[in-house]
Amino acid sequence: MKKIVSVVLPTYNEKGNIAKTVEKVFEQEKNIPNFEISVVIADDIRSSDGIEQVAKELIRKNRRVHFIKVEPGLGVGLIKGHQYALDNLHPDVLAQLDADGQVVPDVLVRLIKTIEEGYSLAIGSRFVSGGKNQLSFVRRIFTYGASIFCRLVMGPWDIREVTNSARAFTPALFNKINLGRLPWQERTFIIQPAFLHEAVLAGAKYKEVPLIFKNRLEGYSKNKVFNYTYDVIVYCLDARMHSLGFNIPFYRLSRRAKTLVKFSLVGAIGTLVDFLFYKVFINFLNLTPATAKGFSTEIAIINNFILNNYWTFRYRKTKTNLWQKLGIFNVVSLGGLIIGVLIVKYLHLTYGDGFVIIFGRPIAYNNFYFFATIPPVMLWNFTVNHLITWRREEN
Ligand SMILES: Nc1nc2c(ncn2[C@@H]2O[C@H](COP(=O)(O)OP(=O)(O)O)[C@@H](O)[C@H]2O)c(=O)[nH]1
Ligand SMILES: [Mg+2]
Repeated sequence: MKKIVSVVLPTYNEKGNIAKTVEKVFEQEKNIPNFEISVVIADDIRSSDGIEQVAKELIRKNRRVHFIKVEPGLGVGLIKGHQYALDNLHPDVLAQLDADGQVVPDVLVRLIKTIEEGYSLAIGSRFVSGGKNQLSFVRRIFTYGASIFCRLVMGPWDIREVTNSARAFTPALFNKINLGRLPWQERTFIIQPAFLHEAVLAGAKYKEVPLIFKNRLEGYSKNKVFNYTYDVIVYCLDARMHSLGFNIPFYRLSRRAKTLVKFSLVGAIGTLVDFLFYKVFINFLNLTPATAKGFSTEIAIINNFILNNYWTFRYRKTKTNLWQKLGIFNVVSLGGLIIGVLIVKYLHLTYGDGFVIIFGRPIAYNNFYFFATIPPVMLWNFTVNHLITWRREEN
């Protein structure tokens, strides 16, 4: 009798890709003659492109195609997909692939053969000989950076591919994984490195196999690179601290701080913009410092407003419209400006003018006065914007 491999394909608006991906997956059967493939499409409930129609047709044509609807998040799609397979298909091997045509599907054959060799976890990898990453430069930097960071901070050193879903494992390994600890319900793709980490803790015997990763066929990427990077960093630090014996729920706490981190980043960019225009207005337009500061701060305020509105607080539903928010943001920022001026005034009255020598260079006290204003002004801006400008309205 043939063995069964279940292949979970998580989908979120993949109408244009799913039929082709399913077809390619079944094509691999000829290279693994002792296996029969079943496919589980785990589709996000937010999919709105009519993928159900295509899936229905696939199911009608092939009874080894299954379709389930799952709550949002890649991790949910993968974990629920495997649980469905275990409950309904009695698989000998659990596998998973992206559904958008990015993964060259012959990796499936290598993954399954690796499990046949006695490994409990096979990892498709762009970093081993024969593997390729054909993404944009920015995405390649992310992939490489995440790999290095995870290897150094979290370990193990010998798993090089941490941010791809192409994997296969045994049901025994899957059942040993601590789902209570695994952040599988997150909206980002943190499941990818986190699953490896938990698998290693569960005693996985692993091996990487070559994977070729191309650009997707149709549709768009759901990867939120900032959020994902943030999660990878805090998850790895959390894992390292736990392995050193510090039982601080760092990862969980950091979820709450995410908006604050984004807001602070915008603040930092705004400060740079402020400084840049300040210098340009003084040096090229011969404005007085005070006038220059007035204009540069207003430019920074608008810059920060745009970034916060379309990034930091992007998903906040508010009752105010864009112009009202901009107005409130300006009034709020004026508060920050007054706080800043008062702090500088106070420090100046207390410590006066002077210099300190740092690395042989004289640095004026007033530089420190300026920097001292940044944290309190940021705190003010965040609190007031959090409570007023982007106030969350309960429906
Ligand atoms: N069920 C489900 N699938 C998802 C979700 N996010 C991404 N996917 C699927 O996971 C795979 C990889 O996602 P993709 O957006 O292509 O990310 P990228 O390859 O890193 O750009 C694709 O098949 C997506 O449809 C999600 O929230 N839920
Ligand atoms: Mg993709």
